[in-house]
Formats: sequence, structure tokens, C-alpha cells
Amino acid sequence: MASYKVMVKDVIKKADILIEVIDARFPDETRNSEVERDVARSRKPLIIVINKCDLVSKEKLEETRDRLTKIAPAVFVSSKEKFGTTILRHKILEVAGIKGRNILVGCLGYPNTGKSSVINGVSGKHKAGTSPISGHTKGVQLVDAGSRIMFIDTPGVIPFGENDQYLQGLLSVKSASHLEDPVGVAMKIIEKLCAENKTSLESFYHVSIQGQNSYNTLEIIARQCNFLKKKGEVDETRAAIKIINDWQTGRLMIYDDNIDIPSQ
Ligand SMILES: Nc1nc2c(ncn2[C@@H]2O[C@H](COP(=O)(O)OP(=O)(O)OP(=O)(O)O)[C@@H](O)[C@H]2O)c(=O)[nH]1
Ligand SMILES: [Mg+2]
Repeated sequence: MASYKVMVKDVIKKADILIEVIDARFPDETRNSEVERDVARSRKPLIIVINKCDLVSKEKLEETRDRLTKIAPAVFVSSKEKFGTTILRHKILEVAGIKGRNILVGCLGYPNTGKSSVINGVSGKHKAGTSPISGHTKGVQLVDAGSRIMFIDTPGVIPFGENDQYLQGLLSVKSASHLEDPVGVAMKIIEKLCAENKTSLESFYHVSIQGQNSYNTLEIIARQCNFLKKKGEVDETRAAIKIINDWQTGRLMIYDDNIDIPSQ
């Protein structure tokens, strides 16, 4: 963690402007207030990039954007659908306000939020390595995105703190088999899905959830998948691992319709 802090401070020092890439599905969980404070202290401009906006509803995106623009200019992007990347390029040029030389853009954010993908989206080329397994970008690397924009790609911040396990599962920082408490993590995923779009969970596992708590929902899913122990009791750990795997591989999603992306 200490070396991460040193790296962040160094990137902030070197960059002209910073972008914080957050995951549109978890805007609050993937914001790093410590990094935001460090950027604020440096008095350098910050743009919040709400990435993976193809995975959330238009309403959620608008609500997130309206909330975050109070903190810093916020742009939503889908690196996957190549949406918003030109707007981000213009925003960087506008906010940096630097003429006649390259602009160094430090790219910060939690693991797996799509920092390298955003850089590739703005560059229009696959210049930075990406992967569904978090922790892909190992060291700081410079990426020339053309037209005076130069990115500093960085490894993700490993989340620490009381919500560790949950965040590590949710953000694919750790695979299901490496989590200490897969049942707890799966219950959090269930809670999140039930709060935002219960139907997606029901239709994915072919179950009906009528006000059961997250543990009982896990049991219902375990039964439906026929995950039973010898005495006929449900194998909730096996079900939890399946739910986490389905979530991390993107099969189980909060929204699976075509997303109507709002204008910026
Ligand atoms: N659906 C969707 N997936 C995305 C988007 N951007 C990135 N991804 C996926 O998210 C995963 C992580 O992307 P990366 O660009 O490697 O993320 P990163 O933040 O650089 O990750 P680390 O370097 O490991 O910290 C990959 O599987 C990408 O394909 C997006 O806009 N939409
Ligand atoms: Mg990366």
C-alpha cells in the first residue's frame, strides 16, 4: 500500500491533469477519496471518467453524473462500445488549457475499472494491455494517444478497509476461490442486484424472490442449481462461488438490455 501511495503521488506530481476512472456500476465503491484529496491538494485539474456506462441504466448514469459533477467535471464513457471517448479527449484539452505542448494525463483508479481500456479508447488503438483479471497493469507506463495527449497508465489501487472482501469480489480483484468469505461476498452481490434490478437475478437463475433476505435467496439459488450436500442440505458455498464467477465473468449483469446512453 505504501508503494502504491508513493506511485500515486509521483503520478500526480508529473501529470498536468488527472483522470479518475470509476466503474459506472459502482460509482461510490470505486471512487477513491484519498486520491481525490491528493489531486485537490496538488491544485491540478481532475476529470472523473464514469466508464462501463454500457452496463447501467440511463437513469443511474444521469444520477451519477449529476452527483459527481459537483466534485469535478464528469464524463461517461464506454470503452467497449467506443462511446464518449472523443468527448473525453476534448474535455482533457479543454480542462488542461495547455497550448503548444503535449499534455501529460495521469490515469488513476481502482483495479479493473477500465483505465487501460479508456486510454486505448481515446488513443483509437490497443496501446495499453487490458484484461478481465484485475491487476493486469503492473507498472506505470506512458501511452501516446496522439494529438498532444500522453497518458500515464497505472496499476489499480487495491482496496483496503472494512469492505475489502466485498469490493475485492465485486471488482474482480480476487477470484471467488481466493476470497475468504465467498458466502458473504455473494450475499452482497445478491443485495446489490435485488436493490437495482431484482428481475435480472431472477431470470438468470430461474428463481422467484419474494422478499427473502440475501442468505435465503442464496439458498434458493443453491437449490435451483441442485447444489446439495450429502444430507440434502444446500451447499451455499458452492452456490456463492458460482454467483461470484457469473458476476466476475460478466454473465450475471445488473442490466442486460440495450442501454440508452444519455447525452453528455
Ligand atoms: N462492458 C464493459 N467492459 C469494459 C469497459 N472497459 C473495460 N472493460 C472490461 O473491463 C476489464 C478490465 O479492463 P482494463 O482496461 O484492463 O482495466 P484496468 O483498470 O486497466 O485494470 P488493471 O490494470 O488490472 O487495474 C476488461 O475485461 C475490459 O474488457 C466498458 O466500457 N464496458
Ligand atoms: Mg490496466
